[in-house]
Amino acid sequence: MSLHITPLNPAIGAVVEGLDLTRPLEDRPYRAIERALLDHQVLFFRDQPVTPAQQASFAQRFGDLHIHPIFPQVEGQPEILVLDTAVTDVRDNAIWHTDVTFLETPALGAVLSARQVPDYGGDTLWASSSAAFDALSEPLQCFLEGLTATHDLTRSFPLERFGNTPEALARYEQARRDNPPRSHPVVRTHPVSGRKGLFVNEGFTTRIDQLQPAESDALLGYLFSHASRPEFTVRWRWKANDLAFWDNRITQHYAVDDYRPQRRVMHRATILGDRPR
Ligand SMILES: O=C(O)CCC(=O)C(=O)O
Ligand SMILES: [Fe+2]
Repeated sequence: MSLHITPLNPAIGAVVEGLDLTRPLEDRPYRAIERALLDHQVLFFRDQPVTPAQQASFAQRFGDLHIHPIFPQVEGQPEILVLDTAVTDVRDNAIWHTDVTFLETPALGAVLSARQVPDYGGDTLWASSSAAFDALSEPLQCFLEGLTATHDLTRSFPLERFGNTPEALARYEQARRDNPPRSHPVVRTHPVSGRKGLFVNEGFTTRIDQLQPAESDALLGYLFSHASRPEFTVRWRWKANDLAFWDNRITQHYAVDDYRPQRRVMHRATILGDRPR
């Protein structure tokens, strides 16, 4: 089988054809995907009717999987998180964010499989954090490189959305105890490509540690809007059985909330990463 990689935009995104992800991934295509992910930051595969176990074993080729503290999971396959609009309020994904940056070692990447999609709407956008960083002026780049910012789980998972049953409340409180706010560099160097990317996101970043609150608010506000300029993004229109694989170290994403009350069901495997530097 030969593998075809078709870029979607200059900054980010490519479609990968010629692979069957329901089968174990051999070494050559594994290396090609790894390379393509570095080059394009988010990859899309069509017609991949993977089971949760197949999705987990594909994702596991790239690292250990994370079990999410809040979202529901597939029964018997806890590494696969379920985003089902019939079960969970997923509106908090309609904000630009990088997954789980409240962890000391946020995700390397994630593999998202579309199980059920609306007839139209429910697209997802990704933005390249390296394209965003590269487009800043050099003085601002230098200033940002000396800073760290705090990331807090409760910014995207407010109690009122997740704590309305005793079990949910207990799980939420445990998640808060297990995941205190963390600081990460504002500019992250990708551990493999060496590219620099802006590493603050509206979903979880609460403040730039070294600045006064008003300065931090103003600068973060600017960086959040800059990071999602259309030039740095790609927008994917889902079909059932599409699969996306993104590099969470150097991207943000946004799940468009325009399709309710239609149902949408996605399965995600989250690959653990390293400590941002
Ligand atoms: O539902 C989507 O398209 C993406 C949701 C999301 O933010 C994620 O899976 O990390
Ligand atoms: Fe996400």
